[in-house]
Amino acid sequence: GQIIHLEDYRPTDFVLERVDLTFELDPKETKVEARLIFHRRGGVSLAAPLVLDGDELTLTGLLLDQEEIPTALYEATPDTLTIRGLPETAPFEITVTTLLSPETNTKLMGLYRTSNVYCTQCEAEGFRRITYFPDRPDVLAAYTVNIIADKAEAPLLLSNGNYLGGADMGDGRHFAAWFDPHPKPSYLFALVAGDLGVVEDTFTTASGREVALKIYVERGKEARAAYAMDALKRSMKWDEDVFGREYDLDIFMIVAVSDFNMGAMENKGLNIFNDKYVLADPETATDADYANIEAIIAHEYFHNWTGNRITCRDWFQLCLKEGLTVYRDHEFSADMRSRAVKRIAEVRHLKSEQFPEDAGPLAHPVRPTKYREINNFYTTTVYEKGSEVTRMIATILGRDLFKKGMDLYFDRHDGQAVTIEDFIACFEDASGRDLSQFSLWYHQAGTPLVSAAGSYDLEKQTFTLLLEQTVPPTPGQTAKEPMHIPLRIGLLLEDGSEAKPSAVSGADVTGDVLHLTERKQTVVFSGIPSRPVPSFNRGFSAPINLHFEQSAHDRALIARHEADLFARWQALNAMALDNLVKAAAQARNGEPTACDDALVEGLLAAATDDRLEPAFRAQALSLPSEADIAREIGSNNDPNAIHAGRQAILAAAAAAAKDSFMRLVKEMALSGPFRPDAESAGRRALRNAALSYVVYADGRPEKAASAFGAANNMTDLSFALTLLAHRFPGAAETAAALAEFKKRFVDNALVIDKWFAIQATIPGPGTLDRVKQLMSDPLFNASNPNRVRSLIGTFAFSNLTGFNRADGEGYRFLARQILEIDPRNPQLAARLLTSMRSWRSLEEKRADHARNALQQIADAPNLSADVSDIVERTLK
Ligand code: HT7
Ligand code: ZN
Repeated sequence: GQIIHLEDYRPTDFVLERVDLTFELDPKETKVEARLIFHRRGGVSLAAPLVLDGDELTLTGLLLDQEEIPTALYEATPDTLTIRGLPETAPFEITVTTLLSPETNTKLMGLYRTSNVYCTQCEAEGFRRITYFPDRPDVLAAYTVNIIADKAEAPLLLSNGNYLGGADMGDGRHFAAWFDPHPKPSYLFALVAGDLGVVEDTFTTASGREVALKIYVERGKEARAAYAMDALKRSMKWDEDVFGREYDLDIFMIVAVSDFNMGAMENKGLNIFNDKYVLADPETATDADYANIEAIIAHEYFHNWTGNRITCRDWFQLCLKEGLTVYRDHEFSADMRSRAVKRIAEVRHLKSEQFPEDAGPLAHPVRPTKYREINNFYTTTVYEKGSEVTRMIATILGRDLFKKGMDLYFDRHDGQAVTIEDFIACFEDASGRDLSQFSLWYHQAGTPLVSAAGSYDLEKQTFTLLLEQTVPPTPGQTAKEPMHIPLRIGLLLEDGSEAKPSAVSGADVTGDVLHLTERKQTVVFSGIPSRPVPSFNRGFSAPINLHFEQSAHDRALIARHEADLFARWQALNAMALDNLVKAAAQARNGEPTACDDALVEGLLAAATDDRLEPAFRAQALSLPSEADIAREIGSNNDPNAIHAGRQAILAAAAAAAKDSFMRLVKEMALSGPFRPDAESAGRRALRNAALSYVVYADGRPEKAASAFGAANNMTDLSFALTLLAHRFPGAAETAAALAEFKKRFVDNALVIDKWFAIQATIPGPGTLDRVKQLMSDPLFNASNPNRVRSLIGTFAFSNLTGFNRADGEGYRFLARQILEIDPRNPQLAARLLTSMRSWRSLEEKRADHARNALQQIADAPNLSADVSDIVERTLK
């Protein structure tokens, strides 16, 4: 595929006025008739042809104003339709007929079948797999959709907008018509047809309109959609209360399907979801599943304004809708649950997914300037870093001006397809601030590094901070400009109180926000009565790496006394990370590992402090992952040493405080029926975190086995099973629990995904053979993306010691799977391959094996654009 450049953006030559689609559904031969009304844009030459996009299409009819177009005037290939000789100024109607085979569409883009249901996925460029069309987000039109289908096979016929009507056709078929009055780009088109169960409710908007809410799921699973419905109603209310945004159609529908490439899709009025993010009940869903459902239901709903009403001019602007909508769903979850705990989870996720992307060969700016395959840019940089950039705007402007800027954005751009520059201009205009330096966050890739050094002058009562920022080079960007970094900071005194400086010089300061804007800044805080302990990046106000030499004593002080709970966790986590990095080095050198007393004290102090909510205390107990440690070490990584060091620290901490952990397990027990609310989830999380230390101290499987036997919900059950499998993979108790779990949930695909994932993450070189064996289990299904991700994806992304086997067999295994999956589902294959993005940070032998496996993929014939794009950039 060729490279698309942002600078080449031009508006279309023809303006699309209306779209009228008729589908005659059939599994093998679906007929699509698209009637498109266009006019030539003013000033466009008469010689300019109409060029429409296609992808693997078969054209069976083509009319201009209902007359056949002579073959000399058009040219059709599977991926373009070019028509010449069109009117100069008058509007004209093109009728395109195409023939599709939904049943054999394994890419899950365009119109496909999943469990006998017809369904579509059009973002980013799937609509062109349905009909020839100007398939780009700046082409907006109102759509009418007529669906004709066999009545028995598809009693339910859905599309975007409001229902117009339908009728029986008398020949075993029926039809339905839908009209969406809101001009939309083709990527938001959706159609669903089949036989599904439904859960119904209503929502009355702030202005008093009643909206019908419907969630469609596989028949028999209706009860499991109740939580999703509740999350939807809360999302609708929250968007009215916090962003002043009301829903704008008579009906809002969600359809859950089991074969889906991503999490969900925000099609106008008809969201389509991976059923993993809709279905939940206590027996089958974990607390994390409930939290994900709430967040993703909210995310897709929030897109109605940030994405649908105001959309992207081109795909380079993807973060305009995704970064902003992630920010909105993060804020929603923070309001629904504990803000501090939510922030910790967000930062953990950002650091474990986005930071490695930004530090590796696939690094790109939040707003890229070129791409080969747009599917590969639905990245954690666009989504999560994009959200952090939005959050920084809110931090810099403050709540009121941020709100004013958002209101201006909605007012000014409703109904338009716009750019990041348009978005930033709204905040500049609303606040009067110049955000030009800040906008580098959209354009410069790489995680900035801020190095800090402090000195205290008792005589002058001043504390001086020397702050230096650098942005590392990334592919295609070697030299970087200094950024505007809003760094929230606190200065703690030895008694835990916060110093209030009488003056600050060397940086603009608003509240506790220090505005770093230069490569080097010397900031002097006056009126500081004694040596302060600086607490940097409160609330993770900027997505940066921060280097500051800090003693365990000072970190412990922050962990105990910071007013900002996030900063407490951050201090404890940094203390643990220091210890774990040291332990990895000791393990690698064959030296005994040492667990610092300060760490055990810090962990226990946080875990047992009952003034703090249990969910926070659980986060405090959960040590940095092996991937976190590898990232901190940075290069020449040996996963086995990292694993061994971490195990040793866990065991030592567990042994040092076993009684306290046992007490916690008892204290946090819950009685009564299961409730998925944040408080109960927090108690379960703390209880399980403590239980894992008890099991580590014990060294025997009995306690985990009895927790497995006693569990009355999926959170506890899957946690106990994970403990057994990971800690005692060869034990009889583990084999029995795995067998029982499988037998009990054999009919529930989402739970069986967990069964595969738990086994895929068993540490050690032997797991590869287990994964291979599991691939021949009758329950493994290579064409279901959730199942492939749960086994192969989890193994490659989350099993450091198993995947990075010293002999390189893990990489060769992944390469074979990628080549196998690619022809069927390139998006899925390309995403799995991104698990190799950090290969250069491995020790030499493993890195060699990884390079060879990547090369083996690169050399294979007929690679998809998706996979060849990723493999080439990863190797570069
Ligand atoms: N906007 C959607 C992103 C998306 C997608 C979803 C399903 C399948 C393929 C897809 N390509 C892109 C989801 C979202 O961010 O809300
Ligand atoms: Zn989104």
